Amino acid sequence: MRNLSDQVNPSRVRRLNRSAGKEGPVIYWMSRDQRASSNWALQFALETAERGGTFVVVAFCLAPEFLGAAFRQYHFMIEGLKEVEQSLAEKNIPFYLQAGNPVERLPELIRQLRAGTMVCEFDPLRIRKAWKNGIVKNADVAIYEVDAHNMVPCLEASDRQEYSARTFRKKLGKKLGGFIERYPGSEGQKKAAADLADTVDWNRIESRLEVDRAVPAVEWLKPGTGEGLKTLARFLENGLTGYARQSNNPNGEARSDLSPYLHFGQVSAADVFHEVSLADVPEEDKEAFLEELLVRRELSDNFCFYNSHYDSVKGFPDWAGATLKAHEGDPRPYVYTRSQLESGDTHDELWNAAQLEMLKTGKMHGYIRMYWAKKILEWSRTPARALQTAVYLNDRYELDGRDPNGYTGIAWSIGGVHDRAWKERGVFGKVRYMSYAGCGRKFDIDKYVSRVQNM
Ligand code: FAD
Ligand code: FO1
Repeated sequence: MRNLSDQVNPSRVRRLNRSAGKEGPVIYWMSRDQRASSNWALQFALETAERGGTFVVVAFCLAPEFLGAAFRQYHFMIEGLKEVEQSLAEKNIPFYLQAGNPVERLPELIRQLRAGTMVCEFDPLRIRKAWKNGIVKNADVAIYEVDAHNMVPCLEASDRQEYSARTFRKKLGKKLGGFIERYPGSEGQKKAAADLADTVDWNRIESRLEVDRAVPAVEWLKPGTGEGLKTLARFLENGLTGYARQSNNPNGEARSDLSPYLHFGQVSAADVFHEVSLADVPEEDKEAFLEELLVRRELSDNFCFYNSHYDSVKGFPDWAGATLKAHEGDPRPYVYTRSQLESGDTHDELWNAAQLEMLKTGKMHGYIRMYWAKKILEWSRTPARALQTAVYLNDRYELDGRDPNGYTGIAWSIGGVHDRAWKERGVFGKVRYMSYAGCGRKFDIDKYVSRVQNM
């Protein structure tokens, strides 16, 4: 039963252990949803603290490395966290930045603060499940998990791996009505002393980062919640109209550039949903965009949560695994090493431009990403090798990489996940093929190539 002051939908929340809550502050361990507002995990922590007559602190654990992330991604994330620290201070919520392995650092903080409860977020990735399991083992406090990332909580949307967007869309549609909820304006909390935690020494944190600086920060997209909401406003102004027809054209405006903000949780998908729903644009453009933001994005969490092989050929549907196996011995027209692909050094100028766009900007247009990944399949010795290469490049250079959307997008492209069988051909078997000529029928290749080369 929800009491009046509770705004968090109970079906967003699940217990991760049986330990009884104790006296003492509530720690919200922030990781996936790096924002101080429009955040159901933070809201749940505030409600829990209020009920217990205590207060909330927020802790972020800066891991020494994360799925191949380089300086580019850590910089974008840390700039966003600086804004989180400030916004939390205005709400009288202390912010702790812990460097190291969360499995060690969080239990230490729980002991240091004599915390009674910990709140964490839903995240389908293996590494996050491992961190959580480690903390549950090491800490004897009540631990709750809140799905603050999906509009319809992943575990609520479906209790199994969905076969296609069609089956998932139906289930999501039935549940969505119950989760179109506005965030309560949380003015924060009275109780805690904001100066409980020292302000973070960001220079020291950044100077001690041991991530690969060969992948530099990008300049064209500014990090943080404030910039993310400006990017959204710009998209509503001039990118949403025509999205339905233009989203397959990398030369057009039909791209929100929100994925890095959504990946790091600097912007809430629910806020994007509400703004898009209110926009004065043709219905078909809203529908096309929400199909991506809701159905495709939340389908990715479904795939990664229920399929533990989300980044391996073992995660492919049986038909795709069989057909790729049957064609594993087919002659490849070209075979490139990972470093040739990494430097965009192939015979295909369109593919090279796509790789260059990713190297330079940390982003690649959605339509081109499909072509990009499918060509890696065509030019790699085996599908397993192709998948490994695509994941490596995507997670090293994309700002929005290391995300369920990426593993699912690559598995769709190379392994037919959420897709159907197509006309059989060499190397691909019945996995959907994409050709240079096919792209040329959709958009002006020369225009895309020269634009990227002049970036
Ligand atoms: P928009 O077209 O403006 O879409 C808005 C939002 O909807 C996106 O930010 C994203 O959250 C969601 N979305 C859009 N398309 C998809 C999709 N196909 N699947 C899931 N969600 C989608 N997305 C990532 O966030 N990280 C990745 O690493 C990533 N890697 C991909 C790799 C391949 C091979 C493919 C085919 C797709 C990949 N995608 C990835 C999905 C999609 O291409 C990007 O989300 C999109 O291009 C991001 O740019 P945008 O925000 O301007 O997109
Ligand atoms: N989450 C953390 O809790 N600590 C980190 O140090 C951290 C680094 C990081 C770097 C790049 C990146 O793309 C994500 C990173 N994340 C980190 C995780 C992220 O916030 C999300 O939880 C997952 O990547 C998405 O599921």
